[in-house]
Amino acid sequence: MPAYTPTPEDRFTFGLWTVGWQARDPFGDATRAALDPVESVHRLAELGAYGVTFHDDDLLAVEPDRDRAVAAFRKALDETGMKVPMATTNLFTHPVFKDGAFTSNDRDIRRHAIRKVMRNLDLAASLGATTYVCWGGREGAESDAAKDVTAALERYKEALDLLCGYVLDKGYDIRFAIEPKPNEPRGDILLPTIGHALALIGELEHPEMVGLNPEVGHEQMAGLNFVHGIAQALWHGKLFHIDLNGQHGPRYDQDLIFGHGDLKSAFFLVDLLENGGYDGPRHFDYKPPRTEDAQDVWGSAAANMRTYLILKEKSRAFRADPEVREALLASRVDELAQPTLAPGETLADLADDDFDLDAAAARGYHFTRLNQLALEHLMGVRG
Ligand code: GLT
Ligand code: MN
Ligand code: MN
Repeated sequence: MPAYTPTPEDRFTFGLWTVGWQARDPFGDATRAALDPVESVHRLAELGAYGVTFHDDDLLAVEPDRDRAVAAFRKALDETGMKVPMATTNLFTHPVFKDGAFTSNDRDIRRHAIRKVMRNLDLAASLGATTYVCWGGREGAESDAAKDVTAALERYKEALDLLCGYVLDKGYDIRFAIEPKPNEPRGDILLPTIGHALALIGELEHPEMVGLNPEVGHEQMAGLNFVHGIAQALWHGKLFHIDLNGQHGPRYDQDLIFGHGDLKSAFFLVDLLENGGYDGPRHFDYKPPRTEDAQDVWGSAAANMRTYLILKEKSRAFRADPEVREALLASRVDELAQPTLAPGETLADLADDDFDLDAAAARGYHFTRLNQLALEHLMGVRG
């Protein structure tokens, strides 16, 4: 049996804000002490992670002086060999962002938000990050009277265009990744799904510099199929980064450990990521449950990686199983890859088709067998 031991080659990364979450929620105080980012870097390295990601403010968890905090963080990275493939900006905690950042009704606040991102872009570039995430959790409204959505989308575009221009001017090797979310903390958040964000990207000045950072739970909160969303993001060449976690259907954002929500979807997600051409980091954006103590946090971090590796092995065994191969053929899954018109054919060739309508309508697809085989692999009774 494989050991399921993560190594840096697996490219597992964690936000500092994940293991560092003190478990403060709308109903209760923190249950854990603040965690020094230096400790997080060392602990995650020991567990086999490849790197960490951070918001500007995460670095200040125990050291309020920015220069000293950055120096300590850099030292921890050097000592461990941990990488920083992605960074992001906290545009949601401070009360100034209560009506949003890039799309706040208050113009001064919009200007402050762009400055805050630029400042952290400089740090991100100096740490080697190549992806910069924009999660607009406060960009939205609770009342349709309160937000001119057309104007808000113009301002969203303006901010992203300005920031792309800044990156180009500075010569940084950085691309932006928008993280959609339907609601929470705002009643309704702008760019609520992968599809909405993809559509906005098409309107930008530098669409090639902007892609997506979809999160498992955020699409599932909206009742959407995350695997389908990721497949479409890949098809558009826009899966720049990914936030892996767990969620039990439409409800508040649970940020569970990867696989601790919809396990079947997690299996098909890993199968897609491993076979669908995604080569970025496998980034976990989860919250160690509020019930867990300081030591349990590291067990929860390890669980994300172990679950991913187990599902990767399950996917390999599923694809290698002769019965699965036969079932895939019987279900004609491969036939969908064939263009509907053959090379050289035109629409006129559709006219003299000797199509047997009744026979085609009668043919079954045998998808149940395929689905059952996937479940049996997942449940560990095959392979
Ligand atoms: C925040 C949010 C996450 C985002 C982070 C990036 S911040 O924790 O809940 O989904 O990925 O800004
Ligand atoms: Mn989330
Ligand atoms: Mn996220």
